[in-house]
Amino acid sequence: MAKWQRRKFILGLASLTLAGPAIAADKIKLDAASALIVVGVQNCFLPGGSLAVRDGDQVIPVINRIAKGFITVVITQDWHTPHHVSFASSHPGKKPFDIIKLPYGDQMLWPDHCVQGSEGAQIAKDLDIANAALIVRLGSNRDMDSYSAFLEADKKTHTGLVGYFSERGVRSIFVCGLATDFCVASTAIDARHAGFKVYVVEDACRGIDARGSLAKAWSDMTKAGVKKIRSSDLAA
Ligand code: VGL
Ligand code: ZN
Repeated sequence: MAKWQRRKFILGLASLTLAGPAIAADKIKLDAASALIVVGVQNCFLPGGSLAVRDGDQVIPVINRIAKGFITVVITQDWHTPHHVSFASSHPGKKPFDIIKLPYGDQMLWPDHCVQGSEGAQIAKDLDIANAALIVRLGSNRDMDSYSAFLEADKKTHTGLVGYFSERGVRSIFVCGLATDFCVASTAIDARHAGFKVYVVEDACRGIDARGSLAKAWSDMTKAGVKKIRSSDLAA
C-alpha cells in the first residue's frame, strides 16, 4: 500500500469508530457523544393542564429511566409571555386550533399555556433527571412562537444549543417529551439540519394530534432522516 493509501485507510478506520453510537446486538450504545433533549414535560401539557396532551404523564417514568444513561441532558421549557401571539385569546374571534397567518408563516393557535412563572409552566414534579445541566426556555418572544430547541419560528433566531452540543463533543441527539408533533418534531428536524444524528424515542413522547399533525410530523421527521426508536432499543 502506498503511503497516501495507507493514510486514507487509517483515516477511514478512524471515521468508522467516530460514526455515532455503535450498534451492538441490535441495541444502541450511548457514549459521551450522545445527548438527550427532554422537551416540554410541564404541567400545562399533562392531564388536567390547559393544553393537555393525552397520556402525557406516561412519558415521565420512561424518561426518568433513559435519562440515567446520558452524560449530557438538556430540558426545554415552553415559556410564553402573557398575551403571547400563539394564544387564541390574543386574537379576537379566534379559537384554539385555528390557524392564522403571521409574518413568519402559519401559526396554529393554542389555549393560553406555559405562561412565564406560572404553575402550569413548571417542569412536572415527578420528572427525576438531576443530571440535566441546562434548561432552554422557548417562546418568550411575544410576537413569535418557538417549537424547536434550536431555532425560533422565523428559522433565523438561534438559541445557541448547536454551540453547546458541539463544544461538548455531542454528535448524536435523542429527543423525547411533549408534544411529538410540535416541539419534539421541530427540535428533531432542526437537529438533523444542524448535522447531528437524531433519534426520537417514540414511547417517551406523546402527541397533540390536531388536524392530522401527528402523522405529518412523523412523515416530516422521516424525510429529514430522523430515526424512530423505542426506549427498549437503548442498551441498558
Ligand atoms: C407545544 C404547542 C404549543 C409543544 C408548545 O411543546 O409541543 N405545542 N406550545
Ligand atoms: Zn407553546
